[in-house]
Amino acid sequence: MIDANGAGAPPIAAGASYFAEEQARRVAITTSLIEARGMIFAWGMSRQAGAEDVRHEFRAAAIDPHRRLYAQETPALSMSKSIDLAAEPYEFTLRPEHCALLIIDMQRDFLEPGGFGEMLGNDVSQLRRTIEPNRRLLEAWRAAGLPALHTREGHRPDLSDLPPAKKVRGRSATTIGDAGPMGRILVRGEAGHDIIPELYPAPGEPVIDKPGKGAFHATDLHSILQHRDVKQLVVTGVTTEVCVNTTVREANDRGYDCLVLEDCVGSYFPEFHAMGLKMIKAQGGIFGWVSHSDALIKALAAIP
Ligand code: TIU
Repeated sequence: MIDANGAGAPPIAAGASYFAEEQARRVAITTSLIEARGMIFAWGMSRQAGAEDVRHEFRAAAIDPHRRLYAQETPALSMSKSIDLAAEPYEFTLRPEHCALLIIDMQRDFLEPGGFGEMLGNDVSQLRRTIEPNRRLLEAWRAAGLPALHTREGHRPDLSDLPPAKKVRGRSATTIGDAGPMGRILVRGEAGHDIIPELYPAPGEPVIDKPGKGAFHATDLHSILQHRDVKQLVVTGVTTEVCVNTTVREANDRGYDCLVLEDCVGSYFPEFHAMGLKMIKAQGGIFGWVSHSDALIKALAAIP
């Protein structure tokens, strides 16, 4: 045990500079302060709860400041159990207190007949088959009291956040920002940019407006997830190989575990959908896990 003056810290090597000694002393003092604060918190909480079976949680909280904060805010969730569910390449261990559902770009312009997607010649039925599984999952997720977030791809009305390269790509006669079948294409505030009514965000569910394909690029998503101590993401939405895959890769590099549900993601191109899922679960789950909404809904029912 290291005391508040640094006594008990490992000895400084002979010949070490004053700077190194000072640095070691400061590290030792900081360590002891963190330990002391953790123990005071654990003592207070255990008196309040008066329950033997939650004491292990307090010991963990004493060494993990994030967990300590979260445990203080939502004691019930912090004590819920991990649940294994069938997935590829191997079972996914859902940790409800650290997991969020991220629904990608279920927007009218991508999914509805007469929208921008269909105007470009795409078969929207390939995306529409994901609506009902997402609706059922979202219902079960909300009923379990877990956090859901939604994203929308789109730009400011003045298009100042639209890269010129993205504006001209495709050489289409009608591009982002132009008048489309449901208002200006992929512009925030326009009807086509909004989320389909079947999956409309509930009050309090964050909506992330993203200018890119990935949900982390130029958004506050990572901050929002960190503040809630989220470490796992269940990712659904469209399209499998574009915005879903890009987001999963971004999340992976930021340290999140991602579970993608094959029936809740879709692509205009079935072969890209199949390959998009294969790429995620290949090489031992190089970007994450793939499962089915039935398996997750079953797991949610097991949350106490
Ligand atoms: N959400 C999303 O994937 N946006 C796209 O641009 N998808 C296409 O497939 N183009």
